[in-house]
Amino acid sequence: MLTMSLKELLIQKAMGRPFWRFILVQQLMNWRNAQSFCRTNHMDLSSVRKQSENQQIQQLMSTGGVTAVWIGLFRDSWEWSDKSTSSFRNWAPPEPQSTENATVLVISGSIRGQWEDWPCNTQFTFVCQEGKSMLRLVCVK
Ligand SMILES: [Ca+2]
Repeated sequence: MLTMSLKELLIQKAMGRPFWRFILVQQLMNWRNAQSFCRTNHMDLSSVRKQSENQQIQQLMSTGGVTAVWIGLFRDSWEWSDKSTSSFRNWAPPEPQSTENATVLVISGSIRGQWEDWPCNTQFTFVCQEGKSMLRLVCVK
């Protein structure tokens, strides 16, 4: 799960670089089950905090031959699964729509990394993240 050594993690932290790793899971699940899987096996469903992270996920999808993945954004009012507060959004107009409540990042047809909202009981592959919370866990020990 955590492939970098503590030393490498500490070096990354010291250099002030954000440390987030995205993991593509090639299993079809609804959003809630995808969230549970990510929380058990990694850290959480992915947050997408900026365009460069959106592009990292697109790259994972291209490599994996996948055209749509759940990410962590869902609503009551829109919020991220990991409670991060990023306001970055990348909707493909006319999304988001009224009654759909979880977010898929799409690379298909004319949509190149934009987001669509879908009912959360739909089945998609998904992208988990590992990152700063795990770093803190490691450093406490
Ligand atoms: Ca929609």
